[in-house]
Amino acid sequence: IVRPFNEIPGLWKNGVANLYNFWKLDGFKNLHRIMVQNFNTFGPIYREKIGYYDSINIINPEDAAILFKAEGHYPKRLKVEAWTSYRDYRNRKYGVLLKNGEDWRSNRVILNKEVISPKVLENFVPLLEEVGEDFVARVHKKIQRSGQNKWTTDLSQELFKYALESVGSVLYGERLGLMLDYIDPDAQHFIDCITLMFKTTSPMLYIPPALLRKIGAKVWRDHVDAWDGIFNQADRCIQNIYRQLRQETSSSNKYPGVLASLLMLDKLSIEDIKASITELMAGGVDTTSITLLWTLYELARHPNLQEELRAEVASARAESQGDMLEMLKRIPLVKGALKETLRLHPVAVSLQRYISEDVIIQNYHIPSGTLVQLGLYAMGRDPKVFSHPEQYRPSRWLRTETHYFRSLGFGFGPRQCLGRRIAETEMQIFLIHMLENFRVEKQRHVEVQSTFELILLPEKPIILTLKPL
Ligand code: HEM
Ligand code: 2DC
Repeated sequence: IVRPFNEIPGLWKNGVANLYNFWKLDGFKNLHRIMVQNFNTFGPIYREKIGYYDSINIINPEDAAILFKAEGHYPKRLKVEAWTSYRDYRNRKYGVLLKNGEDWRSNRVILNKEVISPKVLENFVPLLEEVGEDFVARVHKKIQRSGQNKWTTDLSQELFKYALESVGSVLYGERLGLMLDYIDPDAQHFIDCITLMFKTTSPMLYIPPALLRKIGAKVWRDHVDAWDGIFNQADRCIQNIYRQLRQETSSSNKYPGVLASLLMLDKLSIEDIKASITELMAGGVDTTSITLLWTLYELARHPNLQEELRAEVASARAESQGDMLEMLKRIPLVKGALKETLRLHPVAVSLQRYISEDVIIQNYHIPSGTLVQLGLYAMGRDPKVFSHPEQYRPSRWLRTETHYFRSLGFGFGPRQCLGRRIAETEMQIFLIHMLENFRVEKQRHVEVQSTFELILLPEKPIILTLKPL
């Protein structure tokens, strides 16, 4: 017989006391580890209330399948109040990230065609390939300047620039110039603002931003400054394209970028376009760069695997005679490596939905409207889900094992990551270029853990050495 909702194990009776304990455990930074611990204590389903949000947590792929089948026509995630509060405070429109219901769906359908449909790949690839080549040239230059025939560094700032240059070139159809020696200070400020925006969001998941605003708390002020910096820079980029588009009379055949395509399509209001383009630009920096950093870290730790990937890339290059679009179809192990990175080091600690119908999970009844979270980080490291989860093994994503609701790094269904196609292509092209040019090494055998700053980040700098082949 099915057990009632109230019998689901967990600590959910006193939200405020739980928040206090959470804070004592430095929970803001350890959310992912606390979730693993909770699954160990309570089993594959538990209920939790921290501060003001009450949720059911699950870990099994089969339960994830039930969750996503109950997401309804208008899938809804946990509302990040810090983000909606800022928009309300500054009177700015929500983009697809924050919209819900029919407004979300109608915008998303139009954006899908320009951003995530398979046919846009041929437009994106040449742009992203050029950025990849420039990154390689930049690293060669750094190596030369070092005078040691190698370059040892924390690559994160370089990767932020690579990621912003990539997403910028796709959105605006032109280069921002971040692969040059002297970069626009506004672009650097934009990058810093994104990091600050994520960092200041996480405490506000548990303490209402309205309250923090009333008491004039520093996190709220920093958060506002961060978003102001993001919106100002995005506005400058958008205005620039808008102006160009109005002046230009001759229509060339060149792909003009996502923004210009949306403006010419004329199906969304300018304010809606601006809001979503800003979200895409902001969402496109830390996510892919950190995933690439983790991937290089894993390749440095597994030299044999690195050679295997290099060999795959070399034969893909030969077979496709350098046609990048073709090459991307011939690198299953590189793609497996990116999935493996997101399994062990997911950007999102969890996926969540407010379910739109009653469901039964682990033999408990869960009513429609409940917030259900899939612990993505915990699932990736669960030995019941992945054999030898501690091993970085891209080949597990080839054809041998079941992948049923296991590859969820970008979320699932119609509400999945809108930037997925850009992210995957950008990361694959990056790895192709890096593998063809450099060997990645690492000094000592230190394990780097994750820390939660809304997205999961390496808790300390990852120092890598790049050597020309
Ligand atoms: C949403 C992951 C890169 C823009 C999401 C979600 C996840 C995610 C898990 C929530 C999906 C869900 O609830 O089912 C990632 C990962 C990335 C990445 C792992 C890279 C490794 C990007 C990039 C962009 C982007 C490059 C922009 C170009 C967005 C947007 C949403 C989203 C706009 C909200 C979509 C909606 O609500 O309809 N992402 N993301 N992401 N992501 Fe990404
Ligand atoms: C954070 O408990 C942990 O892709 C919370 O590119 C639940 C939660 C809700 C929404 C998630 C967030 C977590 C992690 C970061 C995500 C976000 C939805 C989109 C966002 C996954 C898991 C991200 C990084 C977007 C951000 C775009 C933006 C800043 C313009």
